[in-house]
Amino acid sequence: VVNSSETVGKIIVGLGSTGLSVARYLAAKKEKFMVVDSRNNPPALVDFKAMFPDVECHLGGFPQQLLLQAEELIVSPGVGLDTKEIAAAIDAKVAVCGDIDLFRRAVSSPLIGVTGSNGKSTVVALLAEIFKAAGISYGLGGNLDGKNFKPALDLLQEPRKQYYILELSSFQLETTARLGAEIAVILNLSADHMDRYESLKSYLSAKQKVFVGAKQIVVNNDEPASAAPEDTAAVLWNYTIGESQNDGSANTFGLLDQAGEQFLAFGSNLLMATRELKMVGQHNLSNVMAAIAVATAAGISMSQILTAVRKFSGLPHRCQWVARLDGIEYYNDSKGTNVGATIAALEGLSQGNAGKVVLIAGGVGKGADFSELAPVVNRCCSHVILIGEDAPLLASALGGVVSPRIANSLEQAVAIAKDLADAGDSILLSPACASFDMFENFQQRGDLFIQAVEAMQ
Ligand code: UMA
Ligand code: ADP
Repeated sequence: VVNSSETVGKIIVGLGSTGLSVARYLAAKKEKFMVVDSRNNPPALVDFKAMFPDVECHLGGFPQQLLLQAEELIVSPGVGLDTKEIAAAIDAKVAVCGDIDLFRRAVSSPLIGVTGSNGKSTVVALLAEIFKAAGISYGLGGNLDGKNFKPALDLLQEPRKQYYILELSSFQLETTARLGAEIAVILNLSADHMDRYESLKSYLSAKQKVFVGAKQIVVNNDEPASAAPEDTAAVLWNYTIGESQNDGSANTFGLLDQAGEQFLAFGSNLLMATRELKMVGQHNLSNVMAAIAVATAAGISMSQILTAVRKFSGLPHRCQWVARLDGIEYYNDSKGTNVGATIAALEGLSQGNAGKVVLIAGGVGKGADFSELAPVVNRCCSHVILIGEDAPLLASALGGVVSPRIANSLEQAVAIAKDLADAGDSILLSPACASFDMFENFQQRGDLFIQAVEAMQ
């Protein structure tokens, strides 16, 4: 316990990639801070100790007394604000923020905030390609994972950029008081993280914070949850992939048919034929439309936008085509970590070819209700193979429509799928679950799937 006459300074809660980025940022500003983490051996500890050997670090729990004395708590996304010790500090009027708040306070360049249950990484990656094509310097960071991406604050280690494109999770938005985005969008909403939120409504409320202080808002007309607040003064842009929803009005992106061909359109102007797109599935049509709308709101010319859109083939682990073996197509959708994502992948692959998908699913369900999967599996799948911790939950949700097999490993699941599939079928890994019961992350799960498929060649 610190003597009450000493100042504790800021306290970073959580020592993962976010906590480390906050430490670097505060150290560069010469601010006083310390770190707490409920884990004994948090992932960034070794790097942290190497960089900040003298900074106080409390592990294995959140020391309540210390939190109450903090000048401000900077809470990592993985720690809910309803965590007992954090909630007590909030009650005692200790200021609380997150890394995105600090980022917002530090940058004056316009910022694009992209949230939603699914499609965020795809949309921000496509936006980055569009900004590149337009010659506008940008920083890309936030929730998205992978070796080329970084927590938002680490973007400030680089020369300042003309624009910042942030993928934002509901967890990050919870701690963001005022994002003040130039352009904000909620792509869609389907249940996820139900182990952290008490209802879909509270999950949506966190996401809606993306709109606070936004100058322009992009609305997905196919998703009521993406609507802008009623009293907003922001400029609105709309998009839809709904059948004949495009009424040709200005500011609306949609689909139009001409001479038997489907086009992306802006109002009544045809932009490009959808068959020119390299990504599969209706959900990716929606993602492309979102990116085009955001880029238009950012003032980028349509020809530059379409140049990037034509080239973009999507990110790995998202409905990624892997191989064709003995007439069977293999797809890796390891990033399908919730029910909505797996439904999108199944529907995307089943267009014109229903009932021919062999699905490999399972892992950590995060409190999800899997019953919504049943009708889609019934329509799209011939067989289902389950892996992981929540395989029994999935099996009981799907038992009425298929007879799921349980596999002990991903390799075994692939082997069973191969035996069950016929030429003309697709084998799809789309777990509807997080990966951390059996794998380090979704990338490792997807890479092991690809290896298992390649081993059969
Ligand atoms: N944790 C503890 N005790 C602590 C702190 C964290 O047990 O004191 C646990 C959390 O419950 C969580 C894990 O540690 O299970 C990681 O939490 P964290 O806040 O340390 O996470 P970071 O390493 O900082 O990574 C976070 C995002 N992770 C989460 O929100 C869980 C990363 O998104 C993001 O890339 C990174 O910040 C940089 O912005 C990953 C993710 O899974 C991709 N996001 C979820 C998703 O996309 O569904 C929201
Ligand atoms: P996020 O960053 O939000 O997790 P990704 O772009 O990484 O989104 O895609 C995650 C998964 O969600 C993909 O594997 C795909 O199956 C599914 N998906 C992508 N876009 C959409 C969408 N617009 N609607 C529903 N599902 C989607």
